[in-house]
Amino acid sequence: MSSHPFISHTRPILSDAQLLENSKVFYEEMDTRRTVRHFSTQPVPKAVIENIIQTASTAPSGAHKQPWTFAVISSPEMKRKIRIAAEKEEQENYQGRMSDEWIRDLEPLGTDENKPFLEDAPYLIAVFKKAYNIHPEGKQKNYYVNESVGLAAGFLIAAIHQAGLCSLTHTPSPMNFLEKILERPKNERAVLLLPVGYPSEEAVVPDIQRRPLEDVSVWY
Ligand code: IYR
Repeated sequence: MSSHPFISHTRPILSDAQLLENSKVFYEEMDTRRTVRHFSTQPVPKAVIENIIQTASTAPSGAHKQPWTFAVISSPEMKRKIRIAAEKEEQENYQGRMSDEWIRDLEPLGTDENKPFLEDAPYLIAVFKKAYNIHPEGKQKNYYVNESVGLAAGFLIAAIHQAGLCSLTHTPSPMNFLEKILERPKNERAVLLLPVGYPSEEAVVPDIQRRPLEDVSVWY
């Protein structure tokens, strides 16, 4: 038995009807989430973003190392710098680095190299993974870093939606310009950049469907 302290943890046993209701309400709420690419400049209170990030940070992680940093950008100068750097990379992506198949697969999403949302959205959240932690005694290893940060990003996107806001899971590639602009320490690598806010009045989303349960699950 570990010498570390443990505390008891229980959850009340609910009726099947209550479980069904809870899971259905949450599913239906999450099913209204859409990735948007047109953001309003409408401000959002900083405390909302703080709560969202705290929710993301409740995600499970390898050996509870929580190997993530969420960098929040609201300064117009910083957003501008990020937009310029992201568009520079995306121009190269769309003009040759991406395969013809990839460009074709993106057609229904209506994306291109112009990223005005990087300046319009009131907040950008850059998600960084920490390959290791830096301690005075030296490097401390993290485990399942990609999986852990992916889980936290999922929690983040769900929390943004639940709050009543929208996000875009933006992955400019390569993303190392974020480490430079934001002056992150050398153990951090950028993995995602999420504009967060309200959709603009003209925002539209592609008319695409989610795969049905039979298609995404197998039961034994
Ligand atoms: N990073 C580019 C291309 C892009 C790639 C995928 I996969 C998408 O789902 C959407 C876009 C861009 O942001 O435009």
